[in-house]
Amino acid sequence: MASASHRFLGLDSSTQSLSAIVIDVQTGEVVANHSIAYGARLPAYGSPHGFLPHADPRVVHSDPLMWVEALDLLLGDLREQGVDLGRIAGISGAGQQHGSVYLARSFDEVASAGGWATDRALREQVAPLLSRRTAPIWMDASTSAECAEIAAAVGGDAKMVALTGSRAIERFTGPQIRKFWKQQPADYQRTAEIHLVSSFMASLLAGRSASIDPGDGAGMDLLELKTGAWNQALLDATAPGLGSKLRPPVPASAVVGEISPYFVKKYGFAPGTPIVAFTGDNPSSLVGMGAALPGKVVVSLGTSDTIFAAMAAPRTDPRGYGHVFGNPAGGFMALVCFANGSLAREEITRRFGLTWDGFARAILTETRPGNAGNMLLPFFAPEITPRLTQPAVQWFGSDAFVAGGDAPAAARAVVEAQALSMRLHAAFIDEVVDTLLVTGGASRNAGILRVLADVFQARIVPLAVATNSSALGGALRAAAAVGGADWQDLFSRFCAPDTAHAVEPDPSTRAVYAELGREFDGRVEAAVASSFVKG
Ligand code: ADP
Ligand code: XUL
Repeated sequence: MASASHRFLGLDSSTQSLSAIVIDVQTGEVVANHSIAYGARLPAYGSPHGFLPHADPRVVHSDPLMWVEALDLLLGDLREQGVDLGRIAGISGAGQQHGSVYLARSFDEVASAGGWATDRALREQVAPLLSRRTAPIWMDASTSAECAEIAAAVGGDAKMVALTGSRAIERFTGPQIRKFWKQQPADYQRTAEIHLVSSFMASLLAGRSASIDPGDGAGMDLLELKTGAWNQALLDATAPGLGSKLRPPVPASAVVGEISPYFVKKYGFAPGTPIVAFTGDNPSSLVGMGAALPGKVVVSLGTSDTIFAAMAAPRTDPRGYGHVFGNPAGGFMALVCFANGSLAREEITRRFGLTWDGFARAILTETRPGNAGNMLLPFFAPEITPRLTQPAVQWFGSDAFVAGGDAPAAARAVVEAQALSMRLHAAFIDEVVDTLLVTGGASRNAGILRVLADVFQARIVPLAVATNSSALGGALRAAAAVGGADWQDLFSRFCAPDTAHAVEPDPSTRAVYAELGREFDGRVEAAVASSFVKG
């Protein structure tokens, strides 16, 4: 039976892919590690990067049915690879943060009606439940008016930060819900239940409605940090009757259901396999990096770049960019998010025809720290940190660089700007560390790690097991919650640093980056202050 097994499944429904990791806590092995990239595997959704095109660059939505279909594909692949899902003793996972899914009928009605039919694809059964065809995701920057309204209703930005750990922010769920209510009041009225991506994925697996945890819930502009409950004043400021559309949050270690018979029949899971509350991808990554106990700082280089760390007590960002979320292992975490992460780096590779190897070479051997005075403001899309509601791209330096004729300098410029921005905007986290742990798709790029090491003057260490620390975090959380595993033991087995690929800082670059930091800060402030716009 399930309880005799030592295997745990972690899922991560992120912007561009759905990933799974299976761990065996007895042997210390990663038994499976597999992803479905939406663009490649589900091209019919017209979302090569996981989101739908829109005429207004501030509006970014995804099709939730793509996530549903990916779940069937992923589990089918695992079974085909010979992974015995009947040996899984518990499941947890994560979703890209802030994105929301709107249902006309609660998942609990599905449960009362006997659960998912085993003879029809899940996608077909979820489609008629939706009260909103698409899900606004974290890249959406179209709710500035709603942010201002919510903040004003509860007494301003400082009050918002004190209550929730964050200001009212465009991508956060509350302002998105308010916009939906304002623009589609009838559809809002007929919405019975609103989920985050994380609780949506957990609900699919359980075939009933799964609650939100404080890790992801804190990214909604609705959760009170002190109590871990929805704040009535914020619910009222957001949309009428919102409290009845959200289940009360539960601790991250809570069991939110058992695997639905659909997955037992189709993929061979053991009946009764427990589902532990899903959380946000960043809180999950904090666990998967072995950084859930204070003292370690993580840089995640995914679609977005984020920098985060566990905190024993909540410490908020005076600039208002950073956030405080619940830490799934207890206490809190700080996080700063940069929207122009991988997509900005990809933009440079596309414009200059570089491969990732060529991109790394450009940094490591073809250019020098400081980039011979060339600097780029790489905000190809609206930015979260610093707050830019329009793209802002500016090239400073040599004629060739400014004219777009210096590929190596462009590669270094995008990464230097990103690292300087991270250093500047994460200063409030105030964790003095000599090591940064790195994860995410771009953490395998030696050029990027070199610049991070020099800008932060810190040792940069990737994780040995997997680039997908968020899915790993799900598996570890399931092992801790229902397998009785100890955090320290789990971290020492599964979160070993990959010291062979660690990058040491070059102390001779310290002064260069101190100077460059001042220049960059000035240019960023000017960009934020002016309404500089360029496509
Ligand atoms: P997410 O979880 O947000 O979907 P991932 O952590 O899987 O993102 O990272 C995906 C990104 O990693 C891709 O968009 C790609 O730009 C980047 N990436 C993959 N390989 C490399 C590489 N060798 N160098 C730099 N970036 C890379
Ligand atoms: C964090 C954020 C992103 C998403 C997608 O606040 O918006 O990091 O979680 O990864």
